[in-house]
Amino acid sequence: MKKRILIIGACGQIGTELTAKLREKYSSHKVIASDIREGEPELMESGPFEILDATNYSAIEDIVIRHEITDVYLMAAMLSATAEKFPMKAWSLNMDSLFNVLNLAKEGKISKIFWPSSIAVFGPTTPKTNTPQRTIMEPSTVYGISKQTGERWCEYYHKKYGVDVRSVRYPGLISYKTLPGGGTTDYAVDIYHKALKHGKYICFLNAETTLPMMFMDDAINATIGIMEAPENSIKIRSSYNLAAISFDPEEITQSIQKHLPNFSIAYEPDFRQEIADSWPQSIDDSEARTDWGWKHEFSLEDMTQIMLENLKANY
Ligand code: AKB
Repeated sequence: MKKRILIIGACGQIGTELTAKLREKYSSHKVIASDIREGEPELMESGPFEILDATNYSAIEDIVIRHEITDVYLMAAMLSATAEKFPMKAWSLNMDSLFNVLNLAKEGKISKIFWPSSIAVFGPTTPKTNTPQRTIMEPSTVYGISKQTGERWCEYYHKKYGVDVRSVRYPGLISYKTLPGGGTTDYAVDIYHKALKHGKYICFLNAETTLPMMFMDDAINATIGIMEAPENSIKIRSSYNLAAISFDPEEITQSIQKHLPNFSIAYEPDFRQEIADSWPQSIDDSEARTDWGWKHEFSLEDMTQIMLENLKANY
């Protein structure tokens, strides 16, 4: 069967870069971008686009049939900080959208799904360092509960109905092309913008908050990598641990100061501190490395250089 891809949530932080990469890899007309609203001109002009509400089953089904979609990347979600403010809305967006694509696959209308999970599936009782693939998971956020539940359903649909669903637990993702929205790890993107714009940054997490993070190019490689891996190499159908780098606000500040020596940071932790404190500091992703050959490329220093280089024109 010829591959035709639908990206749901294509205008978000991950979706934008994923769409560009998939369009570069396959012909543009075979990669359909969709979102609840239009995105950047570059994305809109690079291939087909559909307005789509991820919670509307028949709207997704209509696009799947019209464009003869085989693979769906479901990137629409409400992230951790916003989900704490709108718990019911977060629950219905994060869960309904997942059931919609799982059921399309169950009915044989699509053949493969990528669905992102997150380090938010872990909670305050999870071992904090080198967090194993299988461990205590008692998420204490709305977002984390939705992701953990989603993982259980993915595994269930695979076991019961043979649905080919693949997933990774993203850490905090850092990119210069599109801003993140509503996450707890967003500070690690904002800090680069503020460093260039104002030379100082007020951080909503405290100096010692170490979190697992990753440069977007690595995340996109992981996403496409797991989707292209042979079916029998995917041994985990809930979601794979995925890791690259870990740092705290002090360490990213020092990395920025190597390029901008006058840059300074101050700390005013808010409600997001409690969310960050419930998450691991580092992740053991050895199963992803063994099963389907995942490896990361970018260090904190590489990332800082690329971020500052690419953002400086904006300020
Ligand atoms: C968030 O901060 O909510 C996300 C995540 C870690 O899933 N970036």
